[in-house]
Parts: sequence; C-alpha cells; structure tokens
Amino acid sequence: MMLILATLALAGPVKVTAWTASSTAANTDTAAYDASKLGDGKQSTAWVEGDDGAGLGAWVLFEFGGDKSISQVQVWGGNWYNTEYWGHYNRPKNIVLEFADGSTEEHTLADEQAPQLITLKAPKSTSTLKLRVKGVYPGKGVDTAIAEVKFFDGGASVSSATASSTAPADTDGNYNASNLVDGISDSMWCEGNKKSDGTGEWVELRLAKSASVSGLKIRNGAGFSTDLFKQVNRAATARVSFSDGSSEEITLKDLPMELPLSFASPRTTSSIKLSFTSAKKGTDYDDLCMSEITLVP
Ligand SMILES: [Ca+2]
Ligand SMILES: [Ca+2]
Repeated sequence: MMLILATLALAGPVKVTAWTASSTAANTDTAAYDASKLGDGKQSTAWVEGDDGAGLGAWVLFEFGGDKSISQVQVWGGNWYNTEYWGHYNRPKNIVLEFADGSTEEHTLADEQAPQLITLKAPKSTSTLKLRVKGVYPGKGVDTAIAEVKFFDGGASVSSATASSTAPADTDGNYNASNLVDGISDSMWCEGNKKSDGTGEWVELRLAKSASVSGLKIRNGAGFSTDLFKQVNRAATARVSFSDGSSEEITLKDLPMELPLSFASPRTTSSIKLSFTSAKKGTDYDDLCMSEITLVP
C-alpha cells in the first residue's frame, strides 16, 4: 500500500540531514563556504574546497537520515554569487557518486551556469552519497566550488516551465521560467513585456505525469529578501488553469515568504497555468517576478 501511495505522490526533493566535506576554504569577512551551503536552498551561496591544489579528489558526503530511494541528482556547479565569481572558481567536470554500499557511478557535467540533472542508471536505495570531484573546468583561481546539490526520488515531478515572456539575463543571472521550479529561493522568473506590469502574462508548469494537486506554495516577487521584495512587481491576483480546462481564481498576499494556497478541491492535472490578472507595482523595476512555485500533493 505504501509503495502505491509513494508512486502517486509528487517528488519532493529527498532531504539531506548532514553535509561533511573533505576540506573547506577559509571564511572571508562576508562569506562562509562550508558544506551546508550545498543545501541551504540558495544559489548565491557555495561550498568551496580548501585543498592546496585545484580540488581534485575533494569530496562532500551527504547523509539522508536512513535509506532513501535516489533516482536523480541535481548539481549547481561553480560559485553562483554572480557571473564574475562563476568564472573565477573551478567548476566540477567529472564527478564520482559513491553510495553507502561502496558502489559508484561516474558522470560528466557541462561547463555551464545552469542546474544539471543527473539521472542514475537505476534508482538507488542508500543512506549516504559521496560526491567526489575527479576533474574540473579551471577558473581563474585554484579552488573548486559547488553552489547547491539536490536529490530526487522517482515520483512524478514538474518536467518543464514556460512563460509568455522572460526578462533578459544580467550579471545577477537569468530570469527563466525554470527558476520557478528549481527549489531555489534566490532565483526567480521575471516577465519581459515592457508594455505590461505583468497583467496578462502567464507561466505554465507541465508535470512529468498526471498527478493530484491540492494547492500551491508560492514565493511571490523577489521572495528571498525583504529588501528586494518591493523593488519588483508582484502578482496580486491570478487565474489558475488545469489540463482538463477548468480554472479558479487565486489572490496572493503581498508578503516575501512562501504563501500556501489551497484549491477549492484537489485537481488531477498534467499542467498548471497561472495567468496574472493584476499586479502590485515595484519601486525599481516594472517587471512582474516570482521566485518559486511548489505543488502540494
Ligand atoms: Ca547554496
Ligand atoms: Ca527559484
């Protein structure tokens, strides 16, 4: 019975309970680089190894607090604080994933500032995973950095996010719709229609397979910072449409935190589209932004 329920559930990330690194770069006045930065939900913070060389052989051990089924690993390679930092630090190229039973898989990452999803050869039940850096893309410094690592089980999940328009990338990063579903609080989608405050723009999430969704958790605006929150436009109201053609209206509180929203009744759907019907004006930018949308099973 439990197995059947598990396959119907939406894949939440598999929770990491502890992070240990083979070495860590010394703190600066403004930043720390310890291994817990790999799981703080922020792309702007990173683990940086502290070896004398380029970081070859450096590793991080992730603990899951018991056996968990892992089917995918997502890696944010490099230091994502900004594009200059990303170029400065080494990025992991070849990585070895070692499981609690001692078995290993080797994978090659691309040299790009984008989350990279690794699908394991087969789902693996394991209580720990050690990620070892075997090869790097050299930066201008000598230390290797990784901004975030997430783990997923094999359940249904969001397979793509698209939007009616997207603001152009800048030195802080990109504003792609995929930032809505990356599990990262300090990455966001912003619309790019200069003639609109965001009203009439939309985002659509497609699920890997049809699943029951009872509501959403939304980080509106630049929802990761009370300072930045009011600088951009926020969604005030939206129409949520489902794959069967039905829809309902939602009202979003103007707050920089995760907002729980329940549908009138649970929906079995393969897509969720938010069409924005009104917006709150930002103080600095006339672009509607949203940081994260999480589906509630
Ligand atoms: Ca981080
Ligand atoms: Ca995000």
